[in-house]
Amino acid sequence: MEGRPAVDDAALGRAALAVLDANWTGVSTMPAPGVYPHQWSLDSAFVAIGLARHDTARAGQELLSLLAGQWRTGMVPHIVFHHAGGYFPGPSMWRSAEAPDAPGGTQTSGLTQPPLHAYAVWRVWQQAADRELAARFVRLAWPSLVAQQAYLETRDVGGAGLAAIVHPWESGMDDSPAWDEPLATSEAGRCGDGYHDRYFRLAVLCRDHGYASSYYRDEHPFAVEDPLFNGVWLLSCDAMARLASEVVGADPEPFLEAAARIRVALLDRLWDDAFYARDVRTGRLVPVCTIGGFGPMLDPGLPRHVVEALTSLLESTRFMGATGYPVPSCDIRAPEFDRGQYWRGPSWISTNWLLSRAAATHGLDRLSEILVASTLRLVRQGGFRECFDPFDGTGHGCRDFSWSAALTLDLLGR
Ligand code: 2M8
Repeated sequence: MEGRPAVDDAALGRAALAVLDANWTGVSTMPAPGVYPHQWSLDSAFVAIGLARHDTARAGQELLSLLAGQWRTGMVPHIVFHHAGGYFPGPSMWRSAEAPDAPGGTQTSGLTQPPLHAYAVWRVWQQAADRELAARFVRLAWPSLVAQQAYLETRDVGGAGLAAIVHPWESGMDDSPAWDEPLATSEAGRCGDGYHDRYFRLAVLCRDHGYASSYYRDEHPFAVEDPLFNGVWLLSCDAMARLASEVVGADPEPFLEAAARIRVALLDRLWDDAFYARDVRTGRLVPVCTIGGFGPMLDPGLPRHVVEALTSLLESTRFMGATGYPVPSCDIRAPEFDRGQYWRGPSWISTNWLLSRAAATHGLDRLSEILVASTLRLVRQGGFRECFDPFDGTGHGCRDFSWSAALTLDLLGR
């Protein structure tokens, strides 16, 4: 695909499916074989969404193989290792086998990632041609999804109804400037180190305390309420309610109540003139606008005036209005903005896709169409890269990156 832009939609779709086939191991899809040769939680959710219309069985298998790595606490780990090598930090750092709650026989990381999985299951259900197959898949996944919901409740470190991330890797937006201040004020983030030293030390702290929610609540130095993580959680609560009543025959009410609680908490805790991450340890909102601040737009019940304020910020010269290849992952006027550094400036297919969904949810059809068209332009011109320069569209990071290919498939089907 790289350097050979597909000219029409059909060719682009075929190229996207070819990437997913090449990255498929027979069990799950690697985000990118050279750099990420295992299974990542958020990536698998995006892959399943992309495959939903094309291959119900494989979309289902993708999610079920991830859920097989679920811990007894209900935590869905951010990485499921299918072999020992090829990525640092690997199984020998995480030592999941020694953690009392980890699943036997599967090596995983000890952190989680944005809980998009119930929503991905819902999308597979919605789009499957074979209704029987899809219903069987939903019933298989359901108990794990319920357990995941219960686990997220244990992450309410701040006691206000939001889940806190305990490591930047849990956000899916690793190097976002939203974590600079919480890292700087915590022991784990002593100055003078590079990001990855800090991240490693923080992961070791989690491990050495058994990845226990009680430790996270009472002692762990990094606890942040992230608007994207919680916006995704809310989206999945809505999906749980739909799956409960349409497929499983369970009571949707607890999930609707959870969604309502998260909605209120997002507005009470993270909204000022925009949504910001809150450092639970200091109680401060982290004063930098990033792409994560648009996460609550995924909520269909977000009040209209908040949707309008977010839309005008998104369309302003701080985000979409300033760059030829939106949406930059950080406010371009922020001192932390860096057009070339992961999650500190580049545009990502994943966040563009989430925003296009959010816009469609609120009936912002023009905005949604612009996001879809500009995202397809990125991959047509640059290939299925991991991320892109927001000004000139140059691709960065991995080539043939699975979630870029998968979400392209979904966008082509809109
Ligand atoms: C990036 O995160 C990993 C750590 O989990 C890394 O930087 O090594 C992020 O972009 C994350 O969102 C993604 O899930 C992962 C694999 O694509 O890569």
